[in-house]
Amino acid sequence: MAESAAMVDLDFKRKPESEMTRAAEEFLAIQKKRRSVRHFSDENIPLAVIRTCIETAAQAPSGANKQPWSFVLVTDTALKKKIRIGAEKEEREFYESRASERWLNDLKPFDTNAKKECLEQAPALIVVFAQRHGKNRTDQHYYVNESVGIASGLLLAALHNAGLATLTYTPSPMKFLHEILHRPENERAYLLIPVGYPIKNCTVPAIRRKKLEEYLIEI
Ligand code: IYR
Repeated sequence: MAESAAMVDLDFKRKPESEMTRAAEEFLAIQKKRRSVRHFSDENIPLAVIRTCIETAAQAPSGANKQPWSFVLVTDTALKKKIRIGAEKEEREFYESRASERWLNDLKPFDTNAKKECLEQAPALIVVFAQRHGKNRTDQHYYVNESVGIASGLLLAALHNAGLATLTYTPSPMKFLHEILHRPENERAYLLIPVGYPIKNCTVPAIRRKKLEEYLIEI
């Protein structure tokens, strides 16, 4: 039989409505300015800030509170180069044969190609790993994709809020990251996030975000 749960008081303070509105709108205004950046300055960034943001990410809810994530913070130049080489190998395959015509067409507005300079330019790479199960195979993990997705979203929001630019990069397949970073058998690479400052006069694709009415259904 499962033991009964130990409970503690919730630390929750109600805000007046005006304060709620202000906080919600302020956060929206901040996140509206987040853009995926592909051109990074090689300037160093405060790593303590990144660690704080990773700790923020790890506050995400997760299936049965298993916290099925690991974050590898890579700043070593040689390792970043190795990761770039591994990624570009997969990307050449992708752009030359794996991707469908339709997919390549959908990517046109983003001006991407198999060259991934940003993996060396950016002062830091965060590789998010999902743990399929615990260290021991019998330690089951639940809703791993959902949990790690939520943590990754928090991480991106936290880094942006702290004044750092990021790219959500998902080379496919990502097995090379598992090998280069010597991760254990229970982990698989989930997302690669270059972090840094944008280069001077950085440009980003002219895209539009859907309007609230296009994705909110109120019943
Ligand atoms: N991984 C490739 C292709 C790519 C795919 C999607 I979906 C994007 O939104 C952007 C790029 C690359 O990074 O070039």
